[in-house]
Amino acid sequence: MSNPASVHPVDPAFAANSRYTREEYERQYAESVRDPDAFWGRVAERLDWFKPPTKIKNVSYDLSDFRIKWYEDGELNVSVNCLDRHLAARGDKTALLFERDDPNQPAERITYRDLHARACRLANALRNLGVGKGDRVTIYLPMIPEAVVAMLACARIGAIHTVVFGGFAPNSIADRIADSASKLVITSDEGLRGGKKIALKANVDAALKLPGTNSVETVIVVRHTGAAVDMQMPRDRWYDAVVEGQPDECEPERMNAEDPLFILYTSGSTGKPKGVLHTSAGYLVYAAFTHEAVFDLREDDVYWCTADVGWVTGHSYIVYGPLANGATALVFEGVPNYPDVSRFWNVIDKHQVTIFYTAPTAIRALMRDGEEPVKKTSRQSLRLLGTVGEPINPEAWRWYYDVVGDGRCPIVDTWWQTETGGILITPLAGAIDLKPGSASKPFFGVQPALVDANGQVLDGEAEGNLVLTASWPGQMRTVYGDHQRFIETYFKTYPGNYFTGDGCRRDADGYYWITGRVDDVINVSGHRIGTAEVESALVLHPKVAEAAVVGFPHELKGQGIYAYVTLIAGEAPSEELRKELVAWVRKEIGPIATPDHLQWAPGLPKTRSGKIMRRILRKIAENAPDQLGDTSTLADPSVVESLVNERLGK
Ligand code: 6R9
Repeated sequence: MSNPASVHPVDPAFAANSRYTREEYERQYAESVRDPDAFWGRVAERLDWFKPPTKIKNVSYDLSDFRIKWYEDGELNVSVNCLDRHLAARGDKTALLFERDDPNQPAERITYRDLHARACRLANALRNLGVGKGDRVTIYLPMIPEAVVAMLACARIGAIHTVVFGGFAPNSIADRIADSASKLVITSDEGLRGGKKIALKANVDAALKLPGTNSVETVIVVRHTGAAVDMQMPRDRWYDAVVEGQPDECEPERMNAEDPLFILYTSGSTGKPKGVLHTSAGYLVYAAFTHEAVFDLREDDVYWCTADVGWVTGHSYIVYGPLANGATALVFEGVPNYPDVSRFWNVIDKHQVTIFYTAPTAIRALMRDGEEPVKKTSRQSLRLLGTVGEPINPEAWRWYYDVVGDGRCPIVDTWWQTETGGILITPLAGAIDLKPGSASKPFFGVQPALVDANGQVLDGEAEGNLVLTASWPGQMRTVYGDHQRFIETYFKTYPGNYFTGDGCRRDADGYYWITGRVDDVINVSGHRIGTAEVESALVLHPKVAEAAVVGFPHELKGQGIYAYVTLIAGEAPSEELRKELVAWVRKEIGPIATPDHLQWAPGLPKTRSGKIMRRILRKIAENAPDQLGDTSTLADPSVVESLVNERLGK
């Protein structure tokens, strides 16, 4: 993979006009590591502050004296940075281009002035409804401009938003509302994706009937498809009605740099999803700076990130980074294959998109339909491509490069996480030669290291677990409501370091190749699912005694979900029950957690102390029974034999 033939050297024409050359990258990287205060102090000047910070970095990963603070005495408002400060020079510039699910419906252009007014009106309405600084607001919306408006309105009044992806089911919504004790929910009548309607308001209604959700006083409902929905008065209010007559101006809340901006739930290896908490200044500095540097942003770019605002990529690289930079960002409601598989490329031509950022899973799916649906479009406007969410296989990388980009556009393969707030490992297109499949080099200030299972740091060419030895401004600050869990999850495994949960290889040129999660998190189409979450959903079913879930390699999704299920005594496996259990998981968590395979397991392989040996289950799921490894600690080896036989269809 790292043979010289597969290196794409920096294109000199691109480098000539790019923000960073190789020399600049090396010089600034060295400075960022040598003197983080000077470097990040200077970067922070890109924002508008009510009170500029005098202290830059205050971080210790030492467990006896743990703290992560950036710009701690600074004061600012995130929405002012994304809106107000652009009004003078960019008031009429398009902030958001809204492309609807149905290509025959007109696209919408929202200028910075419009977006400012819309965010202010909603912010005023929220204040009138009793929402203030520090209150939590759950946002459960489709990919429509109101989702962006809602986030900015919260930021304006210092409310902490928690966006829940529209594909989550009522139980998952309820868990997130309960954990964050949200006071208000913003949703819409329905969502629309690929022509299919999603009953968002009905899902919220169902969620609010579940225990732990009575913190919610108000539900604001955006009229989107116009479907009739149940409105429960006085709890439920139409969006149009609450913003009606509200002033276009709204006094922004003065926020301390370390005041929370948002909570975003993400799956971990154990228990329920964690509320990843990001704060105001460090997060925004990092999102804005990485967005500009990594995408080599220019004033007239039309930038499109295909993520959903329900994920961190949507937060940092549809909303906060681009808007803080005064960029034009496209918001897409639809899916890549509706009305046909040329949709992405048609949208690029229609809006003259220059920068396109998507996920490997989408590329792999579109690759199956061949070149024709791509080649019949122009795509001449494109100049830079990006990927995120999972490792990109070199074959998909080459197709993206050759077919989508016509061999003209560099690809930035950006590695990062919900926890990191922004991109940490990536090429800068004018500075770093590309290697298909490698996220390549650390961004400014980022210090990756590889460690073995004992925490021994590995030098040079090596493969191990990826840790970060130093902080960066966009780092998460805590798990909402459980600081101990934050420290234990990320800082205990390799003391003195942040542990990413990813495995990684470093080649002889110092390039990083992420190999995937080393914990019990499955990355399905770039979305994180905890094995424990799927297992808990399965065992809730009255006929299930026990379940174990692992990831397995999946051609399109990167990883798929493989569930082993043991039924309670007296229940017999059947095709009908298998379907019922798969539907059950969809209903409990949401469609993104749908198991791809469900294998009946008369018993699960356990150690003598009762721990499920997932390593063995992974190998069976991968169809590699010859690589089970050491099985000497198994309590009952015959269990493995029967699982292998069933898998092989014996
Ligand atoms: C931004 C985002 C994080 C996990 C991460 C890793 C995987 C993300 C990647 C990548 C290889 C890339 N991941 N980007 N693996 N190359 N360019 O995806 O956040 O949803 O929290 O997922 O995704 O395994 O640990 P999140």
